[in-house]
Amino acid sequence: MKKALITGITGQDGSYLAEYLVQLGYEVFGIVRRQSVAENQSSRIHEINDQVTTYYGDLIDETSLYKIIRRVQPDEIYNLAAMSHVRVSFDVPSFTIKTNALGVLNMLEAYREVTPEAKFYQASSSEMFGNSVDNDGCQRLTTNMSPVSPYGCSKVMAYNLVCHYRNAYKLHACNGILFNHESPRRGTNFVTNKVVKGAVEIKKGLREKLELGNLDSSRDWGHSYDYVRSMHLILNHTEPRDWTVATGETRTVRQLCDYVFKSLGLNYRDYVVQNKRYMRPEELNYLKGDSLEIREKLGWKPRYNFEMMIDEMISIWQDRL
Ligand code: NAP
Ligand code: F7E
Repeated sequence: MKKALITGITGQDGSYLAEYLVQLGYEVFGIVRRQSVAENQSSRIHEINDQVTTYYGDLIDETSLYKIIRRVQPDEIYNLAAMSHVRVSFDVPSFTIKTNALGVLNMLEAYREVTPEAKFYQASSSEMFGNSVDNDGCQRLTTNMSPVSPYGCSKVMAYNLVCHYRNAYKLHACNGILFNHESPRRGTNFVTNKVVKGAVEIKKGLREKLELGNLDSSRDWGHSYDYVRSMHLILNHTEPRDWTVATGETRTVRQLCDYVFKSLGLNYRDYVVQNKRYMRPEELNYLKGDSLEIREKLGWKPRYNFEMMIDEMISIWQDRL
């Protein structure tokens, strides 16, 4: 039985990945942070709580990482833990860099010291590209990285550390550069789930308006379930290397609002108002990923399209509220 260790197991991706690896027959371990509301610690993994083993740890506490890796002796390490909210990273830049960059260094050091024969996946992000776009309108592995947020900067450092450790110490360490991916488990302060939840609340008469920031930025949105499958494919390819994972379809936030409100029989223009509070000091305007390589070489293919994903989110919020 292969052993997988997931940091960030309580997050959106960590919870889907844990379920997927359990289904594949892995023994799954996870690192969780202590939270003052204990229920929040495992709210996304409560359905598989008895099938995974979790330990308290933190990416910025090196000793906890060494102890856990030594105890688990994992075959595969998925490093998904991060301060993952781009706008919030402007408010807490130091914490963001500590967790997302130094935290990755801590993970890499513990990994190379304790289980260098294991495989290591790093959750890299399309936010690293900033506003760089190739001539054909896409971003890919070779696209210049010029991040526009503390979050993006932290992820570029982590990305480079993973490449460096792979080359210097001959480790099976890989970056998956994933474009935006969403699900009903997405935090409700990310734009997709915020819009879906807000629109369903308006439809049910629970609120009157929805405040958003920039409606004109574009994102390449896929489903988290599809993207965690790519993580497993990436680590189990014979050659350790980096990949981009994306749907290749891009939409504006305005188009997202239009689709969600229309699905509920509403016109978003009657309800959505802009509030500067949700704007960013510097915005990433446009993302559209080229994922041809992972589709051709590893056979990855998303099962959800944009409409299926949003419909699933709407239906879950209609039940929840
Ligand atoms: P998420 O829902 O915010 O989950 C982040 C996880 O990291 C949570 O389990 C969180 O724990 C944990 N965490 C945060 N700081 C930590 C620390 N200092 N030590 C240990 N654990 C810590 O994010 P996600 O959407 O699942 O994303 C997973 C990873 O992929 C992240 O690295 C993110 O940056 C990256 N990524 C995401 C996307 C996307 O569109 N979703 C795209 C590209 C890359 P708590 O539950 O205690 O907060
Ligand atoms: O913003 C705009 C906002 O916060 C998307 C993370 O998973 O993907 C994610 O980062 C767009 C931006 O995601 C609101 O300005 C408008 O242009 O949902 P988001 P993100 O910043 O793209 C990358 C790939 C990651 O790696 C990150 O971890 O929507 N927007 N109004 C808004 N965004 C938010 N959050 N809230 C608004 O009210």
